[in-house]
Formats: sequence, C-alpha cells, structure tokens
Amino acid sequence: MLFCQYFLIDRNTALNTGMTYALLYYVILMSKNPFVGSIKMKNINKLIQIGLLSASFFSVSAQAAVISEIEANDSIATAQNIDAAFSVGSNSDIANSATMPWVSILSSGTASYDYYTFSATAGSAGIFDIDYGMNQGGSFDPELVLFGPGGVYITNNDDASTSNGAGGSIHSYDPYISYTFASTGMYTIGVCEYSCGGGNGGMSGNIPEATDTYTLQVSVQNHSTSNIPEPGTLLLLGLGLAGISRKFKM
Ligand SMILES: [Ca+2]
Ligand SMILES: [Ca+2]
Ligand SMILES: [Ca+2]
Ligand SMILES: [Ca+2]
Repeated sequence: MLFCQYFLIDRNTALNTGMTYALLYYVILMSKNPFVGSIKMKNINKLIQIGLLSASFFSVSAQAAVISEIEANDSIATAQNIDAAFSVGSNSDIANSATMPWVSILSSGTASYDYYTFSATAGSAGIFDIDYGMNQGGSFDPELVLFGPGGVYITNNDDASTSNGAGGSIHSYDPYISYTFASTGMYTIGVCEYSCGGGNGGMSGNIPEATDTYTLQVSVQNHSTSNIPEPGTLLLLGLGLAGISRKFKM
C-alpha cells in the first residue's frame, strides 16, 4: 500500500506530501478539464480538502516517535517514561533510524534537570544524541548523564563531534553517548548544563535555564515499537478519499 511508505516521516515532509497530493489531484482534474474556466469553486474546495486530509493523516503517523518533554521530570524518581513512544522510521537527525527504534523528545526549556526513563535489554545498543542545542534555538551547552537500574551512574558526556548521531547538531558542544546495555532493566538519561555531571542517584551541577531548548534523540536496539496508525485513522482516510473520488467521478 502506497501510504505505508510514509510512516514516520517528519512533520514538514508530511505537510509537503499532503500538498503534493493536492497538486497531483489538481493535475488529474485539469487533464479532464482542459479549460481553467470549467473548474467550479466546489471542486477547488475539494482539492483543498484532499490536501488537508493527506497532510493530517501523514502528520498523525509522523508524530508517533516525536514527543514533547513533560514536567516535572526533575529526578530519577519522577523521570518521564518514554517506553510507549519508540518507533522505527527514517529521520535525517537520527543514526540508524530506519532499523533502530527511536524516540525524539522536544524540550521547550523549563529551568530544571530533565530525566527520561526507558527499558532496555542486556547486550542491546543505545544511542543518546542531543540536537539543536548549542547555537540553535534556545542555545546552551548541554550535557548528558546516563544511569542504570537503581539509579546507578554509568557515564556522562559533555561535547562530541557533530558527525555523531546523523544531522541536527552544528556545534561540538552538543553531547552524544553510545552505550551497550550491560543488563536488562530500566535506564535513565538526564540532561543538564555545563558544568555538570552525575553520580549514583542523579545529576549535579548547573541546571538548564528557562530559555534553553534542545531535542534529545534516544535510540534503543531491540526496543518494542508502536508505530502503526490507529485503524480509525485509516478508516477515516479511506472513507474521505472514497467520498471525494465519487464526487470527482475518478
Ligand atoms: Ca542527531
Ligand atoms: Ca525538568
Ligand atoms: Ca547531535
Ligand atoms: Ca556540552
């Protein structure tokens, strides 16, 4: 099915795809109606509906793995659980995005530490990649701190090469951690601001300011995914396109 190719594309691509479909239908209509003057306003309205319908459908699919930070996630105990948000699909800001389950977390800046928790299995690879940190958006110098089951400190990273973690970073102050999970259990990744770090139980040092924003890409090999659009969405799309097609007699 054609639409399956577009699961988990980013929002801009989704909107562009929707508009492309609208243009495609317009060309089809024009080929059957060579005179511009013969196109009635109600048909123009239907074209717009097709575009919006396509755009909304693709957007719903695209956002399965893109989530927003939810406060208060200021400690390991109150970390935001991201287990239900993992998906697989092409994302130019995430390495191995087509094969390795990922979550993209958008932070709007909250003047506090941010912790995100998830499950992982022993021997699986994990990638933690800050994008749009330094010199982009609400620019700041972020750090990442990784904790294992029980809040045990594992490692941290301050700065990394911009070539790590595919696109999204233009300055080496954006951190990146690659780690193979030693045991099965709940892990936690934390975001703080240079100069900071961590020990068993949590982060310490500078707290991001309210104007500091970032995107955190979390990739966990072998994590369960849930990127299938709800049946109701597909049904709605089918009914909508069928109804519009009948009116166009296509
Ligand atoms: Ca990236
Ligand atoms: Ca927080
Ligand atoms: Ca990055
Ligand atoms: Ca840094």
